[in-house]
Amino acid sequence: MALLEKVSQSSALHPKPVGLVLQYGTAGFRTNAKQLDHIMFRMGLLAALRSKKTKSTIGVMVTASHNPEEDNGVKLIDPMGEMVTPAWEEHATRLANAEQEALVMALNDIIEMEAINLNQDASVFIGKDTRPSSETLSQAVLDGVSSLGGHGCDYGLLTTPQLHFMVCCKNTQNRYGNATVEGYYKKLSRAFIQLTKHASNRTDDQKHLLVDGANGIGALKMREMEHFLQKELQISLHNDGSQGKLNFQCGADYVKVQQKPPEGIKMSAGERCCSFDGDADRIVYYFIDSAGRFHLLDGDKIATLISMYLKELLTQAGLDLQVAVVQTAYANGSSTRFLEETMKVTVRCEKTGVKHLHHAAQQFDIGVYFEANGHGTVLFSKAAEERIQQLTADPNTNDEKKSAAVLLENTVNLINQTVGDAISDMLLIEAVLAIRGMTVQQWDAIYTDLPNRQLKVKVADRRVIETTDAERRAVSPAGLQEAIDTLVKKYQKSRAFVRPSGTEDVVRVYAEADTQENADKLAHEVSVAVY
Ligand code: NG1
Ligand code: ZN
Repeated sequence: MALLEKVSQSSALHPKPVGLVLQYGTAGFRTNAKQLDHIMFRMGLLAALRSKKTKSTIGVMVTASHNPEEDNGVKLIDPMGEMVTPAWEEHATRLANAEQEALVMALNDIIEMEAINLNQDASVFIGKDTRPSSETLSQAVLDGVSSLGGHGCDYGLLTTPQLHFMVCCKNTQNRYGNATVEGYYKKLSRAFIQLTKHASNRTDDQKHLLVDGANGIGALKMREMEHFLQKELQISLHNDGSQGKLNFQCGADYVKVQQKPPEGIKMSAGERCCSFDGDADRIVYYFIDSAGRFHLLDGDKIATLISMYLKELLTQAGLDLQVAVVQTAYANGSSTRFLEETMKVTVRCEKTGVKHLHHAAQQFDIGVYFEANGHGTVLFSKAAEERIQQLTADPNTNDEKKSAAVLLENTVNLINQTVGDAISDMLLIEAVLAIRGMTVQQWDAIYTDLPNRQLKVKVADRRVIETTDAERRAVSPAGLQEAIDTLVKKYQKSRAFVRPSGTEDVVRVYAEADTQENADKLAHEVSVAVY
């Protein structure tokens, strides 16, 4: 009980504003940074409990990703580097919302429900993004960890995927890589250099890439990583945080939603560019053609490029492993069609939020999952990895098969399988384009996106909207889905849906149609129906 008394005392230094209710949403807690001190302390407590329960290191990342700089947030990372399990999201919400005097009771409930031995050691890795508020908020996490007798290790500035990687390395006794930032750079850059060896005669032009760092952590970490890449990738870094504001008119979310280039970047026609988001777990590519038209290569185009590449290598290696692509309702209809009808790969649609996609992708030999906004990665089953390794090690493997198997092996090493990772995804895309001798224009031409529009609508209570069928249909309020169906029928090649956001107090509207004008009109009409 002495321990819980200490918690009670320390928690008084991180008081909860009376009546404030927050939810562990799509990507943890996220709101204005001023409201988060008690949340951080309590997530430190919860991480310590989760560590005692799993007898493993747990991660806590302080970030609000693509949200404005004034916001912040926190997400928990489970032992294998994946998002925390859903039952503990509920514990998180309960702990976050307990009033000050009920905190110890709420903590005790979790301890009992999960049968946690408080004498067990606890180890928590903490990382933060570049927001000014992240400094004191991560300190509050440490306070929470130590008041339960846990050991908090503060790694300071990290991208979200770097922390996921390090947690996984730590809990697998460094079998996944070394649990340090340097271990991350070394593993990925080695794999990248091995892969690009297979792309002969790359010119400096082909090695050149414009990167928009969203004025965030991804920019800092790219600078650190650059020399590990030994000039095999030559980056011009823009929005590196030296002048602009985090995520302001730049970054992956801005580019995807606005469908235009970020500010602070000068692009010549045909030049390959990409944008990270504020914690570098998302990436989108784009270029301007000679007529000045903007072309976006989003998560769907990325998933298509990667699954095509993997399928070809598997065929060449003679490996019958199933490749599946997992998407959300936001996936462009053209991408789903191309994947299913032309590429003949299995496509799954899941609810928004990478935890849902990650889980679905685990069901396949090779699961490629991407949200349209560029958040995603590739998962290889243990059996798939073993078969690839056997093939590279087998002296009877012929040259053609062996070279494909070696490429697959290095590809596995380049991918951060714990979570979507802008840096790892960027290196993979660069390697694939290099190996296949493909330009960004050729990649773009694989299929043509249907014009689309995403809008946000502010409503009194977004929770009145409930959805089904992987969020593609609304079941409440009554009549809304029928209204959407009627609007959709007015247009060709059209589709639209609405869902409450899990990270902002808004309802999101998505529409696609045969022309941009029609997609815009449909999105607008659906917004009016929601309002
Ligand atoms: P919400 O706010 O639930 O739509 C957004 C993104 C998700 C995911 C999370 C976490 C869209 C439409 N939604 O969630 O895909 O990335 O943020 O960052 O892009
Ligand atoms: Zn992010």
